[in-house]
Amino acid sequence: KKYNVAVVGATGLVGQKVLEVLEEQNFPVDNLYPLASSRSAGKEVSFNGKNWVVEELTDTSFERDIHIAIFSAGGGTSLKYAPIAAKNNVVVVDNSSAWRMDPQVPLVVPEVNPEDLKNHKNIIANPNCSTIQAVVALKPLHEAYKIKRIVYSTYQAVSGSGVKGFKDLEEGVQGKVNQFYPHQIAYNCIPHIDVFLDNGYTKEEMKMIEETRKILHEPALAITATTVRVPVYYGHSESVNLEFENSFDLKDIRPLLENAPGIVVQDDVANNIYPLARNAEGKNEVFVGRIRRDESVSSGLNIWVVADNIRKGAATNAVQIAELLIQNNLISR
Ligand code: A2P
Ligand code: 11C
Repeated sequence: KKYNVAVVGATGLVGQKVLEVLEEQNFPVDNLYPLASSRSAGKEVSFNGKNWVVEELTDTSFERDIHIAIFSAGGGTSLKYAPIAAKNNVVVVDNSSAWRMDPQVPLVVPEVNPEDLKNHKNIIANPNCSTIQAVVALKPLHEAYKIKRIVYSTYQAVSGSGVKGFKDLEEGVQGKVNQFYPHQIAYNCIPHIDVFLDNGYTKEEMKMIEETRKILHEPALAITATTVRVPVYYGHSESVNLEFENSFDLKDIRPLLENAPGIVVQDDVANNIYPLARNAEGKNEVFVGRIRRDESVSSGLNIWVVADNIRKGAATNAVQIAELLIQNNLISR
């Protein structure tokens, strides 16, 4: 069986990657419907050796035989159009933050909580990129030792901000004045991603905290986060400090991570081997290394987690959700 798939935001950084990953994974696409703003209507995108015409997204875009729509066109677009698609029996996989914390909406990372997909109401949320890669690494550790507290510190690539972030770094290294970030990103680290909230945290930090709790089904888990933009094009890197309820043997951690789905362990410090953003670029896996005990507490662990934020952090995870929907007969028409 083949499926009709709409890609909303098909001309954007994530939408383009969604097309690439659908093709790479041989996703069973019958008809493709690339949708974007009126600015892109009439342009063409290439997919499976064919050119497909981009249409403007409108109220009537979903009044046809579409099985799945993958949205990557920003929160405002998802807020307005995901319910319209859902009403037309199209299952939406939404990359934006618009629906993530809605109790009716499953927030899914296939390696972590695939069971949450059942009972969906035609909208499924893809988590924030920095959350996705973290929880893939946390899942086997939480199952084995029960996490008590998490401290996240992130080093996030400019592609997380879309084309505008990219351009700011490209132009910044050429000595031009930044247009997008509040400070120069070239040769700098900016401890500010998304807007500041009343509690002094940024929205990005609160997304990591709240989304991790929802995905792990631990609504009261103690978590804190500091998220930082760094002059890297692709690949978010994260220092993840963990405290467990139960004690562990350090030698058990590596096999536990190696045997978990979606993880590649790169940890051989004698040979300078650890996960790097440059090496994660273009890959679908989550890379984990610098595995060592946090010796300041009785049962603590430090790990370094890196992934391509546009792939596993966005497009790949969305396509994996779509694959799970098909495998589990969770398509609505
Ligand atoms: P367009 O290219 O026509 O502007 P990025 O995150 O790389 O900036 O990409 C955003 C994506 O979302 C693009 O495909 C963009 O289309 C699309 N988009 C932005 N606003 C809308 C809108 N109001 N309706 C439909 N698509 C939109
Ligand atoms: C960044 N994590 O790196 C953000 C981008 O909620 O999907 C993704 C924002 C989101 O800027």
